[in-house]
Amino acid sequence: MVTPVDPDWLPFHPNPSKPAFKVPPGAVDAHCHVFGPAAQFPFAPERKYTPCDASKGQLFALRDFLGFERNVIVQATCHGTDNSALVDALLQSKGRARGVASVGRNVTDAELRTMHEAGVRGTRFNFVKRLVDFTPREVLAEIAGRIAPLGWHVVVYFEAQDLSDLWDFFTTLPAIVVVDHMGRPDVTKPVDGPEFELFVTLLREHPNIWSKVSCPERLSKLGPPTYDDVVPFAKRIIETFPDRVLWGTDWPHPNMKSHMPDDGKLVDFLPRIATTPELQRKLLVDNPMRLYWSN
Ligand code: 0GY
Repeated sequence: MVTPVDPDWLPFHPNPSKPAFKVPPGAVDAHCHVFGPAAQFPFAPERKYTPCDASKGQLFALRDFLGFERNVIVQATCHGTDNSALVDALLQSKGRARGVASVGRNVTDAELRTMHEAGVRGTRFNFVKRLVDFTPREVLAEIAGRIAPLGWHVVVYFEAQDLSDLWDFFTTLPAIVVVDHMGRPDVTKPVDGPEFELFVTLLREHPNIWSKVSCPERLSKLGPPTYDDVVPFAKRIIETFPDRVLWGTDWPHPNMKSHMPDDGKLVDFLPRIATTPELQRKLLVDNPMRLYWSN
């Protein structure tokens, strides 16, 4: 039986606008998800939310509509460590999608190998308490040690106030580490204040740490359509670390409560944070291609 969608669930935008900004040829949407369909790929019993279905077909249609060539699909927490919906999407993408899985310590080497062949290139560790139950750091460290020989990286999702606690763990991981959504800064604080400075220092001192500069819709307090308060944060990260940044739509935008973004407007946000053709090409093409399509 399929459990009903959460009553306050906001479905993704039914008809996003065509972006005015043309992304460069070969652009990658490097952070998006698939949900179900639940009838085929049931959600995990331990999930913290039950979303609407958001299928691979709908994701690939959005990719084409927005002008992107490729996707990086990130396992959503509602699917736990069952990566079947993700792997199915990768296999049906005709090589145009790579994935980031969620795995537990019981995953076998054969399962990791099968996922790699399907296009998985990373695993995600989630530290956002509303999304997942706690996993001990030694278990995560063990998983990181298992995936590193495959050339996979680790994607980490956490909130800015938790960075100092997580610092030692992140900085000893034996792989590239990609931080989701700039470590979720509080954008009402100054862009050169101590909180964001700590995040900049993390990247400055550790050349294996990258950042996604996605999700203005989650971080902004001013809100749509321009998300002005997020611009200085994303711009600073892109200009300081142009070779270690990624961007994605975050479609279908899990757990958005304030509003549902228009994906076309999110694309139009890009030239405000990556202000030259060179920065745009690094962010949208060169960096994701190097991380996801080079092995
Ligand atoms: C995101 C953000 C969120 C959710 C998830 O896997 C997930 O459930 O990542 C969130 O609720 O902040 O990046 O998709």
